[in-house]
Amino acid sequence: CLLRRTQLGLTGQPSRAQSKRRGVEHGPKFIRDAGLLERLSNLDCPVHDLGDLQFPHPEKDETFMQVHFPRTVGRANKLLASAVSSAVGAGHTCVMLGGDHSLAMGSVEGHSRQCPDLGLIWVDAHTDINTPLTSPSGNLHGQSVAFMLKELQDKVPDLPGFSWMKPFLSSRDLVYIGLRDVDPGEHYILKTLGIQYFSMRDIDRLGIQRVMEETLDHLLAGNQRPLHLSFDIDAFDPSLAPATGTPVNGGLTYREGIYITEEIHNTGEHTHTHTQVREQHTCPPLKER
Ligand code: B3U
Ligand code: MN
Ligand code: MN
Repeated sequence: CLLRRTQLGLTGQPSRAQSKRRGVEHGPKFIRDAGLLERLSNLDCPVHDLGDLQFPHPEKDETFMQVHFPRTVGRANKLLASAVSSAVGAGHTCVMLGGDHSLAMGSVEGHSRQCPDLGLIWVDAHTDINTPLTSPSGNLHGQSVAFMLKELQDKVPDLPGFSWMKPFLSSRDLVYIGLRDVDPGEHYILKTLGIQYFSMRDIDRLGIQRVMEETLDHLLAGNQRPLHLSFDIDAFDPSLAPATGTPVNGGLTYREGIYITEEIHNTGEHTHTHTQVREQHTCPPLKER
């Protein structure tokens, strides 16, 4: 079976804190109501639902160096990271539903605690690699990747709520797919660090099949390695997924999005899905590798 056991860790409040459009916090519930668990079970994948995580809300969470809600987002991610780490450590394939995408920090960090050689596939209209200093909005959901990368360590100031998190990923362990709205500061970082990416234009030129071949070549180079898929719903074209905070025209078709996940599944690892989203593979206990 594709999924051994699955944890759903669902969350909402930090998204509402940051999103201009209301309702993002209901995403996980609607995905469940749409029958995700039943569909997974019908695929012969036993699902163990851990329910929603409850996040604390500091009474005062003042903007710090232009960054909004640092304590709320930092503490939520700390809790999420522990939940993901224990689920993966217990041998689960972990699915995290929820957003906004600032929660990728905890999701990927928790996964990487168990699998230090993690490769990350980031499917998104955006690169989410602004630092607090380059960010045009101050929103942490546009900065998640910058907090993960070792190469950006000295570009990311210490924020309240984030003392627990140290950068853990190298830029060569990351591939972007679906980009079409990248800020100038982000573009500079992409080019300077030589990060592998496939914009929508690259998908037009190469086709999604070749894009996936090159993505997996880059990350796996023929070897086995745990993968983490972080899938932002706004990677899809807004005609398919209009209910997102920052829709950008010209996105992935339904088949292109699904093909990405099918190809990750075909690497032979155990896969999992999350919308606004990460899909992770479990990794064997470290001592066995
Ligand atoms: N790059 C912009 C916009 C943005 C990034 N991610 C989303 N929106 N969802 C920013 O605010 O950093
Ligand atoms: Mn995103
Ligand atoms: Mn996005």
